[in-house]
Amino acid sequence: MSNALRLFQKRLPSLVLFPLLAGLAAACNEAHPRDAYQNPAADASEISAWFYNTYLVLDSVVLFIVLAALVVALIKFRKKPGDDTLPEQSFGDPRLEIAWTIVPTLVVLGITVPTLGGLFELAKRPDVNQKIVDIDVTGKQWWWELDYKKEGINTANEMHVEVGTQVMLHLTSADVIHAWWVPRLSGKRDATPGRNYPLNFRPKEVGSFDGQCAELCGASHALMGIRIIVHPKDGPDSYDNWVKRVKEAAAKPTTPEQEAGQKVFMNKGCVACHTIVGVSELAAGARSRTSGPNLTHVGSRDYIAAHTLKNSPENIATWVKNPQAVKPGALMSNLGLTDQEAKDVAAFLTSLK
Ligand code: HEC
Ligand SMILES: [Cu+2]
Repeated sequence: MSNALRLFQKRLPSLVLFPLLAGLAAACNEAHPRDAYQNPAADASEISAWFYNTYLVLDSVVLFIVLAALVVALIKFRKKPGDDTLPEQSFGDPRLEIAWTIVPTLVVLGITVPTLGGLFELAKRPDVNQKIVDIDVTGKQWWWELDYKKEGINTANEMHVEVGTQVMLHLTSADVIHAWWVPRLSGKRDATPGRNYPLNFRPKEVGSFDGQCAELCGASHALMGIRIIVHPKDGPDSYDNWVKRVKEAAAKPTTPEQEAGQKVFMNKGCVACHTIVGVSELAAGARSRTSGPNLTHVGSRDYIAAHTLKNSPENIATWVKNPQAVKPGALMSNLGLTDQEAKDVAAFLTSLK
């Protein structure tokens, strides 16, 4: 027996065991925060989940049949002790050849036809007579700019939508190729410079759904997260109320610390890259590749820096003092703030609910 074969035999138990244990561990993890296949929360992810789960069952049947045939052949056609005769030699059997050409072809066709149907279903333009929330999504190293043109809302990283209402994203990029991926709501879609790719979904569940840039896009690719907050239709937390809130200008500072923070923001160069409606507007066309997220309501975000740090005064202070220490290569300047300045500006930004 060759060495390679012997090594393979020795490793076989772990080759089988590790994936099995990993699979079990994943299945036993109750949270499944990003598992589209057991927990789809929108029509688009339900379609992908259906395909995944159906094909998993069909493929398992095929695997089982092939392995069973293999085991039967291994046992039945073993060389018997003392039997030195040559087994019957056969060279090609047209019936078999036809069978193992036709069966896999049927299997592949059986997968292709419904898959194409699913692809068309996912790419279908939503019915224009219904309410549609259109959102322009621009991937930027390493965060997401979100523009609700009709509503006149510009925000970042945390997308707000309404349960049961059709969402149509228009994906593009300001620099390199990114990919939008919030598994429980919809599939993956590239955000490519100079292109505009649609992505449709209709959320079915109220809650927060997390995602991630899914295309290696530079040093902080892994720190380019997404959160989608699905609001109920009615009540104080409704989507309409969010729209009303977020369209208001920024809150005015109410404490001396917040006032000092606003001064830091105005005087230390933050205004070159950040809009705060009512405090600092960027001239139209001034948006450059490095300009940063709109901070008008930054205090109401769950996270800052694209799902990298929980939103808190301490974390904002850590971030503004040295963004690159938090996010390698971050395109926000390190403006050399003192501890006091960082604390003040954090108090000011946190108050912008
Ligand atoms: C050169 C442009 C630039 C300057 C100047 C700048 N920033 Fe930023 N800022 C950015 C970019 C780009 C990001 C996004 C970084 C990322 O998430 O990768 C950002 C992110 C942030 C965030 C996180 C926002 C969020 O929602 O995730 C805060 C808070 C922030 N900046 C505050 C400040 C403050 C305060 C100043 C001034 C002391 C400042 N920035 C100066 C470009 C800039
Ligand atoms: Cu990216």
